[in-house]
Amino acid sequence: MKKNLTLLLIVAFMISSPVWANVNIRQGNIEILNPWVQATNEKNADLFMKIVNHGSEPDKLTSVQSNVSQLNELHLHSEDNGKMTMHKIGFIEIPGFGNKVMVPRGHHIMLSHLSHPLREGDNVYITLHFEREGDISFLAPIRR
Ligand SMILES: [Cu+2]
Repeated sequence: MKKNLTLLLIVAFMISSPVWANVNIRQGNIEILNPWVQATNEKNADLFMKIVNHGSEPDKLTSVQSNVSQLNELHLHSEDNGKMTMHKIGFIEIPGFGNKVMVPRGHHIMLSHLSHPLREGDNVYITLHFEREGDISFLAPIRR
């Protein structure tokens, strides 16, 4: 009886939760963990991920390209007088033996002038340009 209940719970879990295959990419000293793009019907979408630097020297993310957007900017959210505002920044630095986490309300990459709505389950082809490591390309899943 207990075994059956466990099996039932496992099956229920598998049905109720979408199974996301997390994407992790390693190139040289840079590792990209769990990149994802926010699903949207609007003209802008945010790209999030964690970037780990396994080298001793800092590296800088300086530009981004994607197959769905014409304009891509590095952004930082900050609070000015209790109001959330967004600033365009020139680069995102990843410290040596450190990391940078891009999350809603923090650093993020904004993909603008989207060619079409971004649907959950599709992928976006992303290329990140790093000052030291060069170009790193991967597919980032679209999620809600
Ligand atoms: Cu933004």
